[in-house]
Amino acid sequence: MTISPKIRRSLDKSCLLDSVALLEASLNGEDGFVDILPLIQPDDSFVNGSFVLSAEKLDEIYGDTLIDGSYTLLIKLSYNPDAETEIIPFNFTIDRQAPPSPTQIALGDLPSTVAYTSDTTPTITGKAEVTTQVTLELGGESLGGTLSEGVWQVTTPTLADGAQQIIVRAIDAAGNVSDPINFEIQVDTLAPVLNVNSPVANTTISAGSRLQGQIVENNSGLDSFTYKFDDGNEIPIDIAADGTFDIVLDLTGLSGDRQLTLTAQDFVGNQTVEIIPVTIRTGQ
Ligand SMILES: [Ca+2]
Ligand SMILES: [Ca+2]
Repeated sequence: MTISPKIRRSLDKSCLLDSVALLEASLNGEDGFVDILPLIQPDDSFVNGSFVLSAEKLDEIYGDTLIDGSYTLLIKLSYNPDAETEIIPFNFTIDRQAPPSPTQIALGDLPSTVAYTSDTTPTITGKAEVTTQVTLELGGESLGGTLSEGVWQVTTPTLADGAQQIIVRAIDAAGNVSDPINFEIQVDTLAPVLNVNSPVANTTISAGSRLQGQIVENNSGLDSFTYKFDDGNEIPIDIAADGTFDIVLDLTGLSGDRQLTLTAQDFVGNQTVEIIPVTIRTGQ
């Protein structure tokens, strides 16, 4: 039994309230019993009863302030009419110390204070004191929890796209709660959105023709943006701060009907591909 610290104990049903002649408690072995009979409260039936030993009462029984640690509480019980007496031991631990906050919180293999994922039910991992309950919370709602074995992992329910501020805590068996840790996840299921103004599909282009348009990426950011003709080399496309691009196409060595392929990919692997058939005219 681990307490924080307060002991509640119901008397056994066979022990009728009227028949309890003596109820004592000790935290100092069999020589230190203190009367707790007045603490018995009858239940609704007024047949059985229970008692609560508050922190103050435990200190009184102990004769000093109880520090954190393990104790054995002896309850001495005597019944009418035959004065049968028994001593019942209860082992308990007092723990007023909050556990350390969980550490090394990460998304998959990417330890970071900000983590990106295309997975809407990501698995979050970390470390925490052994046997503490690790809880995850988002906007006041629980995302689940697990018992730490030193390391822990929790797979969340479905998360929406965008920044999600997840609060992670560790709670020990006595209910002491660690300081919260804020772990931000960026959920990104959206591929970059691409608008090409030029060249238009099925038109003829020639030396000096430009590739123009705009690209918009949500959440995780643009990892790569390239163009190529057929199976040729991928050439990076420079973009302005507002996502617009306007470059001269490299047509070196190309002629005739070709497929111009633009590929944009964000940091979590969402990809947009646009294929534009063109005819390349060479010479004057
Ligand atoms: Ca503790
Ligand atoms: Ca994205």
